[in-house]
Amino acid sequence: MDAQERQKLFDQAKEWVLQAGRHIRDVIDEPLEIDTKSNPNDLVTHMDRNTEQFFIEKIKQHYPTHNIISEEGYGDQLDTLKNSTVWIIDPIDGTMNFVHQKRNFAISVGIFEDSVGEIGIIYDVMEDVLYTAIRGEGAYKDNQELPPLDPNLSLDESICIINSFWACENPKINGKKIQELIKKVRGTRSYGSAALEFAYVAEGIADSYITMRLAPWDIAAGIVLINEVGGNITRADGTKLDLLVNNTILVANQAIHEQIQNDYIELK
Ligand code: 2AM
Ligand code: CA
Repeated sequence: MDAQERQKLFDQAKEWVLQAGRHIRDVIDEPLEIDTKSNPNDLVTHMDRNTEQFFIEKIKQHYPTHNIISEEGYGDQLDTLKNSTVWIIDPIDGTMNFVHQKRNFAISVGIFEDSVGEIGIIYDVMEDVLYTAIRGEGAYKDNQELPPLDPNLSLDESICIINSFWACENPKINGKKIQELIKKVRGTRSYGSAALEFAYVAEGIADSYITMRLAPWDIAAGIVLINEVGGNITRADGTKLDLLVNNTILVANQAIHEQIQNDYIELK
């Protein structure tokens, strides 16, 4: 894809994201049909499904050769991202927030070509704030370009996004070490939408993000944003992400990433 094609694809994807978001805002006070998936706290509503179907119909109609990976099961079953253009979509990221708070959720769309993240779009629907990135052309919050992450920020002056679950006894990571990290940093936050959590690190209003289980659609757009501000985004053990499976996540500027990984992360 050359720069012009990338821009055209971006403009189209952005238009659909804004359109889907407007619709969600219009019906936000209507009753929700809520189901559970893998466990009683894993929620899905008819709006997650409708929004996903909206994207799939548009993409199949306008880009019939493109593939789609998406959360609610209307996309394609792919075993590789190679040799194709793939839209990786979370129609509502932060469904628990959507259901309980009617805010703090996002539409997340990442577009990858031959395994490379080309376009990332994260839309905070209720705040009407759009985070975007095109590979090589920077990351933006609405029309404002985001500066590179501050390379000199120290860990003790930083804000870490982490869900307190990971500081408890849990099957994935040593919670005691995470407690040390929580005492070391200036503060912690947890927002309940992985896409927004990536966007906030890209924006520099938070400085690191640690989580132990994200699906491809939770992270695809975030990867493109974080890359464009010079952040490091890997699995919690520092290895490369695989967008076909669930991943652990560690995001921060290069120095904080290294420090957290070396001194505070002990995977089980
Ligand atoms: P969702 O709302 O689209 O399901 C909440 O902390 C964040 O983690 C949200 O981005 C949520 O996405 C995601 N999430 C929740 N349960 C998950 C699971 N079982 N696997 C992967 N991601 C999950
Ligand atoms: Ca979702």
